Amino acid sequence: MEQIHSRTKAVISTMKSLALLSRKIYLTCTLFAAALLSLFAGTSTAIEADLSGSTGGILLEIYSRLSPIEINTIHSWEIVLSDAEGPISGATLEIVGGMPEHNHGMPTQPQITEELTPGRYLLEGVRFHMPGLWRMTASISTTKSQGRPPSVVVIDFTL
Ligand SMILES: [Cu+2]
Repeated sequence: MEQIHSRTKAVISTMKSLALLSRKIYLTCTLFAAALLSLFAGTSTAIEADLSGSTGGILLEIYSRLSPIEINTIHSWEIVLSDAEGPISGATLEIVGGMPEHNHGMPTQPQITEELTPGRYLLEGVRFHMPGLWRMTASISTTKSQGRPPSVVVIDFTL
């Protein structure tokens, strides 16, 4: 009886240590996954713009939420405006696109719907329906450019 009891105890303590071990493994895996995630988060913040252009000291960077950009998939762009003094907040931005070699525009009319953070604008309704050369023309009016014609940035790219 005494022997069985101590064997049971031994089994229980083995099970306890196994449970502890599996918990340790689980914790290690979780930490590893978290480390991997933070690594990816780190690279995504340092990601390069999908497209960019500049005019008169204004830099326009396009970060597509669908990257790389695909044909026939409606998606959004985050457009970042900055100059030597930093982000350009409160700007009015109009973007039109088309294919200069085919003389047609976009199948949609993308609209700026929100300034996400200072100088970072959300452009919704972007869709390209054909492969080839596309030209995006951005007209930018800033609070500094009151009364003057908008600054124009032209960006060509091939899909
Ligand atoms: Cu075309």
